[in-house]
Amino acid sequence: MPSDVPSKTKLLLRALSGETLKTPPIWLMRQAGRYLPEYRATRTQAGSFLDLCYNPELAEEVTLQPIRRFGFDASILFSDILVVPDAMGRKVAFREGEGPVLEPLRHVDEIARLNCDVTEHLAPVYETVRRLRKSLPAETALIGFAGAPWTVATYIVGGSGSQDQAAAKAWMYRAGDEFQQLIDKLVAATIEHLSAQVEAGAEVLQIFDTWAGSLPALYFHRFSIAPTKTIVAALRARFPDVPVIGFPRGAGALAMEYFLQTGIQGLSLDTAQSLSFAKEALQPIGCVQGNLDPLLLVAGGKAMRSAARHILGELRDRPFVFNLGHGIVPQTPPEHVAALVELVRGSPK
Ligand code: 1CP
Repeated sequence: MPSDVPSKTKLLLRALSGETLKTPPIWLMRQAGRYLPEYRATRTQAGSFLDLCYNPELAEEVTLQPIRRFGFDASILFSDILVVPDAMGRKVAFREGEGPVLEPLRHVDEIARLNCDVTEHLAPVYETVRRLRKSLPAETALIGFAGAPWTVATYIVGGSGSQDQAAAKAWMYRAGDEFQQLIDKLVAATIEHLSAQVEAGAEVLQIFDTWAGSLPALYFHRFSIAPTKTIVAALRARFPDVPVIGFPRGAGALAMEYFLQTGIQGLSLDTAQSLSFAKEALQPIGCVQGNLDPLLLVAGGKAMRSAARHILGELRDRPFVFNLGHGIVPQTPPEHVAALVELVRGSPK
């Protein structure tokens, strides 16, 4: 592994190991992306979105862009959760203005044909990670990531993004044991993908369960908590020092059971999560991260500043990482991001 500042001096790692810091670390979900003119320029150069994900030189460049501008405490690998289904044999395309498109998987026989040995196809992603460990500033932690099995399954079955995840749910309710086979395949592929990122130099992992909130409680245990728990246990056995952050978006009060049962070290809070619940029920379990509304970052000004101060006031007395409640949106003015970083850094206790 590259020699640099001992890992434990990196603020994100200190917060995730349970330390309360004077100035909380800050990074933002989707910190690389279309709101940055330099990203749009590189993206044009790369061709398609997936070409960018599989081009180590350009993927390294777009990962570094927000670090150069804002000096975040952590850098998240530029990739996508849908490279995993792509590597499993469900070809993914990103159509301009339309989002991801896949050939929908609807027959149980197709599940057995999914390839769980994804690391060969995803070798360029690990090459990006290796490059980043060399090029990132010594104080910046590198985060690898994957989608949670449930969230990735909604795209594989639905064939695109959706607001209600209806296609995956229809299968899950009709034939839970068949659907479980798909989840099991995704668990195996995700463990290999995240392990390969750590072997290449990722120091923290985040698991994005973007559609966790659409699962009823009973199904939330089976299809969000249980698969995540299996993944985290396998990763902790292989890499005991690498913390894992979970993002069960929309989980509400179930976030507490998710935090307790999955074995993660950090919990990412969505925009709607209650701060008093986070303070009283979640921070005693471990570090929390979040949860400014990405649209407040679009608004900027007084509304953004008072919301950010409110979050700091509620959560900074226990292990905490400043972040958004979901990803940065393309219409965000970069100056607002700079103002937010200054606010979080400029108000030490
Ligand atoms: O045109 C473009 O340039 C594509 C926009 C884009 C970007 C910048 C997509 C397509 N993916 C990404 C990068 C990305 N995706 C990252 C990079 C690192 C960073 O945060 O800077 C990460 C972590 C993701 C994760 C991701 N992709 C999630 C989980 C988190 C979340 O935002 O909820 C999901 C659901 C996806 C799928 C996806 N990829 C892209 C789009 C437009 C979508 C959403 C599709 C839908 O609406 O369902």
